[in-house]
Amino acid sequence: MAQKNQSLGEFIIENQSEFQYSSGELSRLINSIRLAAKMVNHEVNKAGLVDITGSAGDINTQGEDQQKLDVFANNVFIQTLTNRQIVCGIASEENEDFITISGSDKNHQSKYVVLIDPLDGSSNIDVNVSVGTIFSIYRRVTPAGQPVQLEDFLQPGNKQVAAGYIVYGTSTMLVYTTGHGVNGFTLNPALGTYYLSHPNMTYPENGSIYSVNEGNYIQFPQGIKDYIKYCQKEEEDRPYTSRYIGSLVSDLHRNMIKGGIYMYPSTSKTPNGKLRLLYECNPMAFIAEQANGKASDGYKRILDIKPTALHERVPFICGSRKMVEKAEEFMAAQKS
Ligand code: P6P
Repeated sequence: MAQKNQSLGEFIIENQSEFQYSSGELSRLINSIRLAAKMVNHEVNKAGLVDITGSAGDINTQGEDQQKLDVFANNVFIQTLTNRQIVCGIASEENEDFITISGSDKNHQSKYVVLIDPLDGSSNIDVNVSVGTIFSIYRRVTPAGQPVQLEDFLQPGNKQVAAGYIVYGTSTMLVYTTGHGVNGFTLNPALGTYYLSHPNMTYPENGSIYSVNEGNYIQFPQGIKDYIKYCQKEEEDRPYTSRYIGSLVSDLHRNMIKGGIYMYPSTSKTPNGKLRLLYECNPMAFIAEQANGKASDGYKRILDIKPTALHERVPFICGSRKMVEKAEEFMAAQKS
């Protein structure tokens, strides 16, 4: 049972037996993410003071302008996970291909693969708006003892063994699940320790916040347009409030606490939406469902989608169950 103010380390040890494969490796994996997050947090918090903001001058696999903190965060997470000899492979938003990790005796015996968006919302860095890290963990499906394969990464989200995010905001929080609910830990920067501050996080069943980039309204599917007009209509418990930070982790974190819905639908420019299935939508969908919320592409459960490529995109609707169901109703009404 989660006790307030328990440290993350104590929580991991106390709950290790809950995890069906509790060999301690997953605990060590979460611990390595905890360390990497502290290192990234240190740089994010002083971004304005040192020459680490602004563009790194490169373009990442998404064709996006790679920010220096993106590069730093990516290197920190990859190095930390590699040094701890816990994973056999890593896939990152910042890398075209997955990274094979053979282990100290080069025998590829580690059981887990990690997929990560090392610094999501990085376009907000230079304007001091919160950003986040998102991670997703699977057991490999190919036999240990050989290099990890692409199929180890292209698993449906319902096979995740753990998922989480770090939000570098007014405080730094690590929120994760191993399939037994969602718990949030706040970093005490003076001590460098995370403490359980949000035990058993749960989406309110309904909410009154909708998060979407309405600048794309004209390009949205008719069902999304109809749902947005429903949110704005003066009747019953509406109009809802519109809140959109432009940082997925921050928008979803706020909506999980207060109730709400986040949408990044398909548009005429991005027919599969903008968000990536493997290291953004799947981990956030796993967390949402573990917190009694819901996540779909407008028609089907995100976690049931069979991936076909590392960086594939998918339309994403995530949040309070009743709000997502209402949006799906409007989408279904336009499908027939
Ligand atoms: P837009 C950040 O780039 C991101 O991936 C998410 O964090 C955020 O919700 C979304 O894209 C913002 O995209 O097109 O509204 O600026």
